[in-house]
Amino acid sequence: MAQTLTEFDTIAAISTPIGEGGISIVRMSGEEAIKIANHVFKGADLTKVATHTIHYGHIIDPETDKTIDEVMVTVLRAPKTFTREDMVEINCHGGIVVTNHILQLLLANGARMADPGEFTKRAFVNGRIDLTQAESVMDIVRAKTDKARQVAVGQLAGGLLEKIRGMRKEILDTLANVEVNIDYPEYDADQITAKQMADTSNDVIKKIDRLLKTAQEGTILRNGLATAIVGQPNVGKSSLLNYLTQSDKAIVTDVAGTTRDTLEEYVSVKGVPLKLIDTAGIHHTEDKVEKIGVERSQKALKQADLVLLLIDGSQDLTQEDQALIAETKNKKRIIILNKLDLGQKLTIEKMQQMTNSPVISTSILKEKNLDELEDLIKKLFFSGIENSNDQVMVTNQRQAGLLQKAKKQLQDVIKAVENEIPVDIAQIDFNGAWDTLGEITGDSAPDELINALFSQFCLGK
Ligand SMILES: Nc1nc2c(ncn2[C@@H]2O[C@H](COP(=O)(O)OP(=O)(O)OP(=O)(O)O)[C@@H](O)[C@H]2O)c(=O)[nH]1
Ligand SMILES: [Mg+2]
Repeated sequence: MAQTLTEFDTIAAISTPIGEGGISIVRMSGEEAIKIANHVFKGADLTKVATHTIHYGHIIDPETDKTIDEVMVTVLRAPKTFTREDMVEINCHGGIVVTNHILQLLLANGARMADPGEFTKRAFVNGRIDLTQAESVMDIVRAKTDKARQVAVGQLAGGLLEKIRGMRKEILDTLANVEVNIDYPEYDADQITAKQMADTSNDVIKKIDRLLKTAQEGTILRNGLATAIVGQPNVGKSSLLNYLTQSDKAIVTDVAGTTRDTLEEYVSVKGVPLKLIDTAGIHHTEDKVEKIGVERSQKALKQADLVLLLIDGSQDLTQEDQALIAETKNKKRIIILNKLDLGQKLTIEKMQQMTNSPVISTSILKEKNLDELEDLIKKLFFSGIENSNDQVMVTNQRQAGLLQKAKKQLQDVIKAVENEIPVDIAQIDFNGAWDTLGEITGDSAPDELINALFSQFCLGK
């Protein structure tokens, strides 16, 4: 990948969400950015001001001389900017009309509307960040919980990049040795080379495995652990969703069959990001609408990573409860015996024996044992995750897929060496692994891939 500064036209976009807000920011990047801004700005001469300074003034329409807005303009000169190009940020008063008007003025005076992700793409093309960092910009924007954001920020700082480049260097050093070995024919060069390649392959595979282990947690951090709240009608499912989200998003009534459709909410429970799904009570019904709701509940149940199975603990276990217990037996689940305040017919011990799963008694209405429930969710989540403090994580399918591919190539190297296949043939896969790892960071990524990636970004990033 060429790391030289490329010349580009000047792009502009609104970088804050469209809508009513305190301030909006219109951003420009490119050679002409400062000149164009200066043309529509009344205040200091922006072409003369020092870099990384902010200036008070007004945006005026040079055609009509009309004042559009009172603004603060930040001037950032290359190369110490996000894109490594000259950049200007116009802080104007929020509101769609004014913000759009300013953008239109910039476009009329020589800037081009930026494509989605184009600012970040320039940062990448100009060598300011690598692909894992570019992806993390998108992750930060989309992060649904604090922890997810932390991981993305860590990645933006280059954590994953460093690990991948380290592995690539190991491979490259070994390849360099291959050349040296060939220069000393008094040794059995092939044998030495083969051993070195196999050793390095083994070592790098171990490192890849460690990263791949983080991929599952990374994906959950990005998307939230899909958690379905299921049970018979009226057991308190929607009440639980409302409690965990501290809201009244779901309708709660004493009418069985209140919830007709699934409802999703993101929430962080003791630091664990959950995508909570409230479902319609699963039971046999002839009602047309309810039937569809029950089908959707079944679908949510199938796709869930975690099931919160609610049972009315003040009543005897119904056949339908038992059917749900059987249906969820292969899922990670917590059995919640709710309505503890109405007395308890089902005991925790008995249920534990019967279900072989963690069981807890609660009263959602009286907010009893709900903190303990949250602890249980957290415990269940972190069991099975070895190193949850590690900030370096693989957070998307693209990265994980390429790591798998590199691992396979290195395994093939080891196999070839074991089978005493000629070294130059084993070396093909060894080189291949080096390339594959480079695709993760963008050091050796094809253009189509890069374009496809950046097009997923939102406008103004
Ligand atoms: N006594 C008591 N009532 C509760 C408790 N939790 C929920 N309820 C009540 O039970 C009724 C049903 O609660 P919902 O949260 O709507 O139950 P649901 O499982 O979502 O019901 P559907 O949507 O109809 O399937 C409401 O009147 C709640 O106030 C509890 O712990 N104790
Ligand atoms: Mg409900």
